Amino acid sequence: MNHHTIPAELELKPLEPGVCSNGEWAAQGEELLSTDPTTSKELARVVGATPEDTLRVIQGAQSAFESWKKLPAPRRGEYVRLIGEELRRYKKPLGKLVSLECGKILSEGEGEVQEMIDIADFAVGLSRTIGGATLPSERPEHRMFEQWHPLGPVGVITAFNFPVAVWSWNALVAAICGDTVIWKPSEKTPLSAVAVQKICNKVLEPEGFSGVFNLCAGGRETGEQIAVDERLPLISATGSCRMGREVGTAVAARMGRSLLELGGNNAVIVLDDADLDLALRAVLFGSLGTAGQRCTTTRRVLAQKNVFGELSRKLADAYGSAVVGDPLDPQTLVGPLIDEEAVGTFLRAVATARDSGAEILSGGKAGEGPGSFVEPTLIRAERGTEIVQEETFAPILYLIEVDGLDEAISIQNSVSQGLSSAIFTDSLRSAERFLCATGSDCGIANVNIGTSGAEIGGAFGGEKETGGGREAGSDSWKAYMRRQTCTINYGTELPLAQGVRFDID
Ligand code: UN1
Repeated sequence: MNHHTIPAELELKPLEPGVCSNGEWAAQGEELLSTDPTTSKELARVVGATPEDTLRVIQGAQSAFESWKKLPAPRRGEYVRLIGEELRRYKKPLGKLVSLECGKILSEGEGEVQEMIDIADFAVGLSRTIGGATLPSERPEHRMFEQWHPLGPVGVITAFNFPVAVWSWNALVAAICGDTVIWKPSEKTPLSAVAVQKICNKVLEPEGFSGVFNLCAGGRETGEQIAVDERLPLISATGSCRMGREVGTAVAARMGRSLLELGGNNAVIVLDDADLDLALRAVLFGSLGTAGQRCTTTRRVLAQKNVFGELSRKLADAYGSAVVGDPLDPQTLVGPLIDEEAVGTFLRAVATARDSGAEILSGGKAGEGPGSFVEPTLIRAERGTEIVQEETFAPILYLIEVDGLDEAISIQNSVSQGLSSAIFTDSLRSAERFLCATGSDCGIANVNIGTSGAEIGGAFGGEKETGGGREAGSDSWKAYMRRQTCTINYGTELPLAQGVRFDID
């Protein structure tokens, strides 16, 4: 696979330092291997952080915060705009690198960079619109209002499946808020992080700013060190529920804030009155996109009796013919899993499903290598099948037959995560019941749209073990700022709230 080479425009070397503090690159820790999951060959190596390196990054981000927070927000937005411009310029090579390093198909790799561009544009707009409410004071000649201040240096821990976009949701919004950022990328995709850090440096250094965006590649210990450091008022972490529980607990123990975006076990409900073609296409993208390795991946289809048979057949056909292979080949729909460990997890889940009596309708096997390929796998399960409760980060879709909407909603909500959900129906009443307070318990609820592929303009995240955080659009920026309630007395009296009297004479 000759074309599996790192795009030259990104100016990456086979051995890169993975620590960038205040614009200076240096790292002394263990080497992290960047592997191409398609060929199982090494793409490059990135030197990770030692505890001293991490300390240096935190100190650098803390001192950069002192000057960055003083800049008017629209000026900060201007720098984010320039980063967005640069990302537009690098969309193709960076998209290819993302595809190479994490194995998602090229269109999704480029889509991920587009997601960064979109959030940059959004953050630029925010830089002129973030503001606080003025609230009615109960006291005469008083004005009460809220204002939002920069929070501090923020730790951002990201996962392999969106190696760059999720950083941008956090970092670009945090930057316009006046925060500086320390990025701990997944140890499985360190090279994409180095490429993005270089793009940020290229923009900010000529402007005399360094230390706003910092990189701290490393393993688990690096993440742990960042989580416990009291100088970081906020840790935003994306990844497994297990990781989120550890980070969240460590941050809470020091009274810090965490913003968690963890696993999902997302379902699509298909009712008898659904447009089946639409449902089919949405389920295919939702379950097979990114080889089933999105937190928003469709993992369960809850189909009503009269459409169950037809939908199962159509899905099985489509699963059998979906092209699995080189993510850079335009015909491919399903690339490899991230690594061999992920293949092992896939095989164990299939075996567990089979042992529990579930029927494998399509797929179930792993490829013979090289590359960590698996077959798109469709499994007919029952409501009580235990493995269905688990999020297996692989293209496995469980199909469950349901009587009607109430049963579907109850099954959908019975898992421990609450990220994304969808219903396919042409009934207004069913759609509204799915969206009302007794309907879906997830952070995202869609009608006639699948569970994955959210736009950046909405707040992204979910409930229960998904962690409760909200990132990207809407008012998610508030997580990166501290709120201050201010009351001004412009009168000559000092009335007390709640009618309390405290007369001195
Ligand atoms: C993730 O998998 O962590 O909604 C993020 C989506 C993407 C983001 C997924 N925009 O599928």
